[in-house]
Amino acid sequence: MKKSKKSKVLKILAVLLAVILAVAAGVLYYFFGYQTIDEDADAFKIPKEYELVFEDEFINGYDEDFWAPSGMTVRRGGYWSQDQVFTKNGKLVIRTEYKDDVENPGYYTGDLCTLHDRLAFGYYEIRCKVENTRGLWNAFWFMPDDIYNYEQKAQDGSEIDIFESALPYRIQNALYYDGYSGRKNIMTEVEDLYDGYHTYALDWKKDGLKFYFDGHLIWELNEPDLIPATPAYLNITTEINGKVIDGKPDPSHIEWIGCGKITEESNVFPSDYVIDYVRIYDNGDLIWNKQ
Ligand SMILES: [Ca+2]
Ligand SMILES: [Ca+2]
Repeated sequence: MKKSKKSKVLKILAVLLAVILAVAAGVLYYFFGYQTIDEDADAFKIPKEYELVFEDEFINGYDEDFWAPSGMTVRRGGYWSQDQVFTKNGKLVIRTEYKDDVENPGYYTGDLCTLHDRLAFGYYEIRCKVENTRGLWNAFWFMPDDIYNYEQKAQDGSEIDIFESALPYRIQNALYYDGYSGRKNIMTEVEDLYDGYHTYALDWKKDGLKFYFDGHLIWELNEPDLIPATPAYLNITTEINGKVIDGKPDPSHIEWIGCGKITEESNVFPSDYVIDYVRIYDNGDLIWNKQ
C-alpha cells in the first residue's frame, strides 16, 4: 500500500518535472532560442527554369506601378512617412530618425507595400543591409488581406516573414495565422549580420516553403496545413517597438520583448535600412493577381 502510494507520488513528480522542463524549454527558445548557419553547406542557386518576372533595382526611384509608401500614419512606437523612403545610388533607403521640428515630434521611419497586386507562391529575394539599432526592426514580408480566417490553418491567409531583424545579431522567419493565434517561427544567429549586404529569400511552392539566408537554407516547412495558398501583399518595412496609446505612438510601451526600446542615447541616427534589389521569379507555381 505504502509502496504503491510512493510510486504514484514519484510518477506525478516525474510528470510534473517533464511538464516544467517542456515549458522551460519553450520559454528558453522563445526568449533565447536560435539556430546558427552552416556556412559550409552548399548554397542554393536559383534554378535555370525559374523565370525572373519582376525586378526593382531602385535606380532613380522605386517601381511606382508596383508599390508605394503607406503615407503618413502612426505605426506602433513611431510614425511612417513617405519622406523617410527614398532612393540613392541605386539603393532604396528607409531612414529612421527622431524629428522634433515637426507637428508631431517622435521617431519617423517608413515602408513600401504593393498597391493593388496580390501574390502567392513564387521565389522572392531581397538584397539589403540592416543596422544594429535597438528598438526597431527591418523586415521583408507578406500580409494577406484577411488573416482572420479560421477554417484552415495557414492556407487561408498567413503573414509570412521572409526575414525580420529585431534581436541583436538574429533574424526571425515566421508564419502567423488564424488571427495571430497560430505561429511558427525560427530564430537564426548571424555573426556578420551588420557587416554589409545579405540576401534573404523565400521559395514558396505548393508543396512547401523554404527560407534562405545568403543562399543557405535556414528553414523549411512541408506540412500541408502550414503552406499558405492565399495571395498576399508584399512589404518592406521598418517598425519602431512600441504601442499606439490614444492615437499616438508610444515607444516606452514596448511590444516585442527582447527587441529593446528605441532611445537616442543608445543608438546612432539616422539608422538606414538599405535595399539593393527585390526580385521575383516564377518557380512554376506563381500566382500574381494584378489589378
Ligand atoms: Ca487560417
Ligand atoms: Ca540596386
